Amino acid sequence: NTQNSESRGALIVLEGLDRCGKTSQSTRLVNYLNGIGHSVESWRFPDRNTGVGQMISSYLSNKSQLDDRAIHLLFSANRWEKRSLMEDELKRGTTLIVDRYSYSGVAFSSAKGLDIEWCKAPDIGLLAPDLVIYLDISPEEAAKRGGYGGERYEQREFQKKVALFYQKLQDPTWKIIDAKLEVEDVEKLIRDMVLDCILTCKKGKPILKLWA
Ligand code: 2DT
Repeated sequence: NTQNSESRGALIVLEGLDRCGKTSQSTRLVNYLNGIGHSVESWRFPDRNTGVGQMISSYLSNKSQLDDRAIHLLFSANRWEKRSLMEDELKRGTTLIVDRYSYSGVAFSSAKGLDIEWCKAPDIGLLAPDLVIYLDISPEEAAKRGGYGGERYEQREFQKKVALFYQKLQDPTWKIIDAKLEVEDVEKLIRDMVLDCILTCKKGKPILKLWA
């Protein structure tokens, strides 16, 4: 295998409120990248397939109750248990398109009243995304897009708080896209940002660590 760090894949994260279109955009993007011959995988957090993920899933569907800090740490553990696999994939040249990451972790837990810095701490040292795309939609607009599912956080008042914490987390490196644009227009904007990022990573941008 002649691949080296100069041909690594990119770690690309999509964030946003429930119903902002993250999941469908992620599918479209992966199909597009595959179609033009890129090595790419679709990931999401929480990853409900692990033991930790099953505890999270049970909590989200209100089948179990957990202390706010305990569930926060499980979400973080769920990313830690995937960290080395993510790194291996990136080094192998695979680009990862990830639906939610640490920013969801911090935004949702802070919205419950936990301290932001406390929420960030367990994720320090995870792989830093090469690109964070935020699909921006107001909680009001999101609620109009048809009913939320029945999961724990899918409530209007709570989503409003989450939106405020997402705003606090945004930094100048984030790419913010107006999620009210036509699906195809959002898709086009995302493609251009992502192709650019993949190129930068290919040229040797190092893999960095989160919040270090
Ligand atoms: P999905 O509906 O996208 O499966 O998300 N969440 C997610 C957290 O509270 N903390 C986290 O670290 C992550 C990744 C967001 C399930 C819900 O879980 C929330 C929505």
